[in-house]
This record gives sequence, structure tokens and C-alpha cells, in this order.
Amino acid sequence: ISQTSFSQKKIWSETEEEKTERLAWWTEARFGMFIHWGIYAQAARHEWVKKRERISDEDYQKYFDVFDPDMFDPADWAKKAKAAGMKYAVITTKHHDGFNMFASEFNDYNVMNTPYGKDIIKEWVDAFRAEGLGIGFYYSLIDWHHPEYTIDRVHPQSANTQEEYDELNKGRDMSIYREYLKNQVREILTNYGKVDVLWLDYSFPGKFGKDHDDWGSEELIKMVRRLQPGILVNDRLDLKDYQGGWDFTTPEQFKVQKWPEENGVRIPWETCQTFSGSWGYYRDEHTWKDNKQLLVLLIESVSKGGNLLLNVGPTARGTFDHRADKALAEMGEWMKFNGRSVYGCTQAPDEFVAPDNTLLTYNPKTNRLYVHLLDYPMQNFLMRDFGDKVKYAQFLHDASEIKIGKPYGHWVAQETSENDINLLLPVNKPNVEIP
Ligand code: FUL
Repeated sequence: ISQTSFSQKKIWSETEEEKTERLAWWTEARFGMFIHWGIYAQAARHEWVKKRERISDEDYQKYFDVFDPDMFDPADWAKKAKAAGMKYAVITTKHHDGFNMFASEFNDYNVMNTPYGKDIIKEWVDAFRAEGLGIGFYYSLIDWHHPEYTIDRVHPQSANTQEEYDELNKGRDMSIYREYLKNQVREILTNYGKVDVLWLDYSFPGKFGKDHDDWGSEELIKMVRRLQPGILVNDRLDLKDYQGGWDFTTPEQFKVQKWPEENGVRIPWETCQTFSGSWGYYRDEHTWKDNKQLLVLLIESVSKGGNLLLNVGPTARGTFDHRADKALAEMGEWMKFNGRSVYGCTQAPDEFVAPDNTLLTYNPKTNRLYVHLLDYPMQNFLMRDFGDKVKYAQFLHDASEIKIGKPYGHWVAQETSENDINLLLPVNKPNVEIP
């Protein structure tokens, strides 16, 4: 189904077909890995630790001075992402703390000057490309390190009143930061070959937060498009309008109820989600989602036309938490058998109404409908109004036939119509090791 119909004339011109084409690999992919990694991994208590604990630049410096992830093996990460069924990955090149994981001409506050001393982004790109994965860069617009950056409500120094805001920002010149931001975005889009996704973060309005409506957004996006014509850009750059320059919207940490639209046009979307709440590595966090929750997140996203970007926060030695390893491996096991109901799939056409406790995904190229049973229903599974739409039914994990019968029984308790069908499922859930 073609979802997009618009023109992006305001900033650069592209036809509807060209845009659909540009997004095609991402729409097909559906499942990617987000990676939040930086010197905050050493605190191991949230990537916002600098703000949360009001740590000064001087105190935060210790994390820079000891950063040396001796076990970092990006080839191993890439293999794990691929084995999980993910098709692309997005890594933090700079988070809000301002530290660069890449070699930069415009800043000493980067990985080359830490004990590790090598360009992590370069190593990462090479390894992930080698596994055939799409490459994305997260870059924080917010910067708590840059001396000219406006101190606002979310800054570690925190300006909570207009007076504080004015006082703290005396002598700061945001236009210098804006130039720096542009230079750095140019660097990451120039030095690492083809980049598939640019994930900028963030510019939501807030008290004293958005007085500096000032990333130079239009100029920035023009440069991005010029440097990387095929790139996809998310929606956090202050370009209000979907038709004005960005490619997909990024609902964070909540389940999307309905495919988002703007002026009747369905918008490409990707939900980003954590395993445990924090994005950066958090040693003592115990709120890890279980395997079924993660799978349902993925299936539910696809069933409403979206992607899932699932986050890993590597440790300061450069390894994945063993719980992340386990979750990824389990998802991969499921994807091996069920990936067909995810890749290239989308929301089912309106004529298919999902039976209770199911999610539907649909592949418009093959016209296959996938019915995901969230609870195994035992024997007789009624699908209303599916009679004229279904030719054949099978399980996905082993392609064994599911016989289609007439609705079972004609009691008042279950009124049925001629066009209803009944899937004759085995009484016990087939013996698969995965949920
Ligand atoms: C948010 C950030 O503030 C979080 O730290 C994280 O990067 C998330 C994906 O986006 O806006």
C-alpha cells in the first residue's frame, strides 16, 4: 500500500515516488538496533546522569579520563544484531553530554583524546557494514558541554526561572554553537561513507527550553540532503511539518495505538524502546521487559505500519549486558521462523478485522496475512468475515496446514454468519520453543 502522498518542495524537491523509493529499504526492514554508548556508561546509572545528579564539567571529566573499552568488538555486536533479525542500527555519535564518539576537528572532547584513542564510530561503521546492516547516526542537538550552548531547563546547570536563564546565559552566543553543530554534522556525514539514517535529538518545546529555536534547521537539513542524498532523517529537528523536510516520526517508549497521520497522509514511523528503561547502560536497573513483551512490541508496531528500534546500552568495557544478549538471541530465534510476518509487512487492509487477542500483519507484495495469536486459543478459532478472503491457512514455524472449517455450533451464545470461518487448530500449542 502506498502511504505517502506529498511534495517536499519547501526545502528540496522530490516526487512522491522518489520518496517512497528512498524509504523502501527501511520500510522493508522494520527492525533495527539503537545503541546508546558514551562515557556515561561508566557511571552506569543513565545517560542523563550529568543532569540528574547535577554533575559539573570538572567532575564529569573523570569519565573522559578513564574511558577505555578494552573489550569493544563491533564485529561481535554486528553479528548479534543480525542474528536478532535486525536490519539496521543507529549509534550515538554524541549524546546530550556533548562527548564525541568520533574523531572531530572541531572539538578536543572526543574519543581520540581518551585512553581508548581510536575512532569508535569508524570501527563500528566498518563492522556493521560488513554484516550488511544499514547504518544510522544519532546526534544530539542538545549539548551540555559546549561553552556557548544555551543553559535551559534541561541543562545540568538548570535555568528554572526566567531570571536564572538570563543570568546564566549572559555572554553565551548560540550562533557559535549552531556553527559547531553544523560542522560536526558535516563531519559525520562526510567521513564514514554512505550513512542511511540521521537521528537528531531533540527539540520539543518546554519552559525556557525552546527560546533558542535555533539549530539553523533549514540550512542544516539542506546540507544533510546535499551530503547524503539517500539519507532518512527523523522528526526531532524543529521542522514542524512532515512535508517540510523530515522522513519519519519517532514515538518514544510508548505503544502506538494507531498509525499516525498528518492531513490524511499516513506518516512513516519508528518507535524507539529500551530493554530496561534507561538508554545508556544502567547496572542496577531491574525493570527488564520479558521476551514476550519485546516480541509483541515488534509485531504491534508492524501491525500499525511502523518500525521498532530496540536499544542496547553497552557497558564501559564495550560489551552487551548478558540480559541484552539473551533477549536478542531469543528474538532472533523467533525471527528465524517468523521474520516473514515482519519484513516487508505492514498494517492489514481495513477489510480484515483482527479477532480478539490477535495482531494482524500483512505483506502487500505477496498478499499474505499473518495472524499473531497473543494467547493460544485451543481448538476452534473463529475468524469473522474471512470466508471470502482466505484461500489457505498454515502455521508459520513449520508450514503445516491449518484446516479451515465452518463456524462451530449454532447456539445463541455464538452467532455466526455465512462468511465466518473456523480455524481448526490443534488442541495443544505446537511444540515450539519460542512464545
Ligand atoms: C531522548 C533522549 O533524551 C534520551 O536520552 C534518549 O536518547 C532518547 C532516544 O531520546 O529524547
